[in-house]
Amino acid sequence: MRKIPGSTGEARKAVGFKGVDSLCPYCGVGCALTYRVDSEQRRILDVSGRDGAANSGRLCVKGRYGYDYAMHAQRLTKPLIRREDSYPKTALSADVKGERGGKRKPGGIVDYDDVMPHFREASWEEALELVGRKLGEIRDTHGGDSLAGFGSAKGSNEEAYLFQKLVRTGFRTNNVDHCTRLCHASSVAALLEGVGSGAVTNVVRDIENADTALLAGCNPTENHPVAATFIKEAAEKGTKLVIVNTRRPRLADHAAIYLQIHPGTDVALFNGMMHVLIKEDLIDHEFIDNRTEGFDEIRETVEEYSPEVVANLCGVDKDDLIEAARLLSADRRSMFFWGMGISQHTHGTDNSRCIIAMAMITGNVGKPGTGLHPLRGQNNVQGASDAGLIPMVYPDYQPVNDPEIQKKFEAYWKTELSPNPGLTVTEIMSGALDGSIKGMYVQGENPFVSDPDTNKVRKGLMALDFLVVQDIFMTETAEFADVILPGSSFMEKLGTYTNTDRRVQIGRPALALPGDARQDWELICEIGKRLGADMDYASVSDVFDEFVGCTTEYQNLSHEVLGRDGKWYPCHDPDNSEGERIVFTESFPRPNGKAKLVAARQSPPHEKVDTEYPLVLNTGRMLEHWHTGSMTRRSTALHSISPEAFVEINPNDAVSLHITDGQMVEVRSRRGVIQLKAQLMDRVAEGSVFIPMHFREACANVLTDPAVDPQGKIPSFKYSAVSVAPASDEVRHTGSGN
Ligand SMILES: Nc1nc2c(c(=O)[nH]1)N[C@H]1C(S)=C(S)[C@@H](COP(=O)(O)OP(=O)(O)OC[C@H]3O[C@@H](n4cnc5c(=O)[nH]c(N)nc54)[C@H](O)[C@@H]3O)O[C@H]1N2
Ligand SMILES: Nc1nc2c(c(=O)[nH]1)N[C@H]1C(S)=C(S)[C@@H](COP(=O)(O)OP(=O)(O)OC[C@H]3O[C@@H](n4cnc5c(=O)[nH]c(N)nc54)[C@H](O)[C@@H]3O)O[C@H]1N2
Ligand code: SF4
Ligand SMILES: [Mo]
Repeated sequence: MRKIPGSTGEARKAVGFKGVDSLCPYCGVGCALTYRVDSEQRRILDVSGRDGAANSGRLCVKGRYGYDYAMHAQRLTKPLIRREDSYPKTALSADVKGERGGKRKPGGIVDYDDVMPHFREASWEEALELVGRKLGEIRDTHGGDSLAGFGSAKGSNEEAYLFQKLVRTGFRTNNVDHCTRLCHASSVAALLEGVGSGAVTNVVRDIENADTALLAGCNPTENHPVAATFIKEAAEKGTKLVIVNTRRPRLADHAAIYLQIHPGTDVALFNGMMHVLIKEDLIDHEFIDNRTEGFDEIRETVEEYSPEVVANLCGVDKDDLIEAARLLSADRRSMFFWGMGISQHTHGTDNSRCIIAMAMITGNVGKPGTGLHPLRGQNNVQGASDAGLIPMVYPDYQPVNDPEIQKKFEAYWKTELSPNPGLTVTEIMSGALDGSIKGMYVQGENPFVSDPDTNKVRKGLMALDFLVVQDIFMTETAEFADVILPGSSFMEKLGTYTNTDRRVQIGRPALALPGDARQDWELICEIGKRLGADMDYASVSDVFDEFVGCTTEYQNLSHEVLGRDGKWYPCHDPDNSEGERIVFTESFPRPNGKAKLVAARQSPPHEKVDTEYPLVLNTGRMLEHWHTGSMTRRSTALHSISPEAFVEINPNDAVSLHITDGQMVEVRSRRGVIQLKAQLMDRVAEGSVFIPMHFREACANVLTDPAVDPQGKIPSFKYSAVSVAPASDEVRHTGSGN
């Protein structure tokens, strides 16, 4: 039998271990756990769930077995500088180059033999001096706006706060963003517009008080697995689940109604449901009058979305649609959960506007068993956004272009600040390509694999004058770096993390840093100081206090107050309460205290299917893997469960495409081509295919359409036109396409 590192057998044999109360590093559920480590903190032996607010001792396979990435032999342990003879810069390994017929390496992680010879080890002083000097030269010659930074939602609140402060006060630009742009940016845009706050109103586990829960464009069994267990329990006790998805999620087995809609038709569906609610007078008139504005526009807009029209447009049964709407009627308590199937469209903001409107017209906000809950993804994407890793806002969503607020932060940080909102992730990549962005600092993100249209990203990264990457592994993005800094993994650091429920919890160091690797927060400060920023801190908890000092939402919190179990923000009375499980019970944080309802009309997808590219590509996740695979493909247990890339094809489509199960196929879009195995599955609808985003050797983003939503600036990861054919011998690889 294969041995899994850290299995209980090993732990039992070990002598002298200790327990470290911390968190799972993966998803936004934010499960609390205890790491059992040897007394020198070199190895984690075992993990057990602890009684956290979000998990009550439960863990999924990643929390339980996925920690071993931190102990992987390939951890970066020394600063690296690109060798002189490695210029001009290119991608280094064959599949990252996108070469046709290039080597195809199994195992799916950066091939260190290919890449490492292009770098030499350096001292910390040399590496940091070079980073400070190069970024400073670019800033002083071309202006602060020629620099940009991608911070991390895998890091702590403290790291995110420091990172945005470095970019704003050291780079002197607001060009700072992170993976929220690829994730819930459109949901947050709609929530800020409609409600005045981007965070969830009710915690996941409040579903136990709900009569109905709408789950749209999300797949909790794989992506928020412990939350899914509470959702299933509620369903067993009588909560009716209404599931809206294009690819049947496992939770559909527990649903009262599963609506398998055509991709990208959510606006029509939700408008159709609101049509029924209004026609059958299942709405909350008092709530609409007292707590919202804009209802007339909603009523007029949804008028034309009759169940007949919508059922036809969305490909669902008319009676199911009517029944689903009735389950959300105002005399029931309903919760509204949504995910990437809603947000990652060129009309992602419109999708969220409709969900917000449905919740409001049925009076389902501000009470137990109700509320808006965009399921947040990364372990700290809520916190990283709260801390200001967003180009248009300072910490706590305070607009950078409001002169009063700018003055306040100039006083707080004792420096001048740019009044111009910065560029977003996708705009920064375009800027790199057109030469307006010349220098970048990427900390804890892997945009080469996670951004849309890989071939464009490759050209952008290659065009940069200077790129510094701070990661724990050599990543596909780091292949383009001038300097690579070895940072600290979750298991080595102290910091706070805010989960999808707004619960702020402390992660504690379980392992010693490997080799010469250094704490991420210290490195951010080291670079900041070399660029003249005021970034001297004695401890992580001091950084947290400075962050709290410029927010309203985190008031009263400190490391001491958070203690072992954390608190929900806002927390008005930390001595006597856990913080707020439910917010907006009386009013909304908008100027007049009312929610704004914004009507939306169904719009066509940016890219159309045609005879050359007849199928719609849906991309997403699977239980065992994490995004770009840098962590989970280095985890023995997780990698052995799911070692290879695949494309799911409906069996009926497979017949007409002459494809059999397990056969190698070629998937092509207007941007590129990849090769991977076919898996015939009837959970994908005819006319659609699904590819997980985790496998660099068959990188889904070679295919994806980079068009963005106008408000959220989020790319269209859930809708690109592709063709599928049996693989030809010539293309063995992530090809360049054109
Ligand atoms: N195992 C694992 N868990 C993760 C992650 C991971 O990488 N691996 N990542 C984390 C992160 S950052 C995030 S953001 C979350 C994401 O969690 P989810 O939002 O659940 O993410 P996705 O897998 O991208 O799937 C979204 C769902 O939308 C559906 N969908 C696609 N197109 C449409 C459409 O047009 N309409 C509707 N209604 N549905 C559609 C897809 O079929 C899919 O089931 O997961 C987090 N959890
Ligand atoms: N096609 C397609 N593309 C997508 C999506 C999709 O659904 N479809 N989803 C999008 C979404 S929702 C998201 S959130 C993004 C995610 O995109 P990314 O954030 O780029 O993906 P990750 O793989 O999570 O990258 C995390 C990086 O941080 C490193 N890391 C981990 N821990 C630490 C640490 O403590 N310190 C440092 N310094 N580094 C660390 C890891 O090695 C890894 O390189 O992908 C987006 N891309
Ligand atoms: S549900 Fe999320 S936070 Fe909990 S153990 Fe699984 S990956 Fe970790
Ligand atoms: Mo995400």
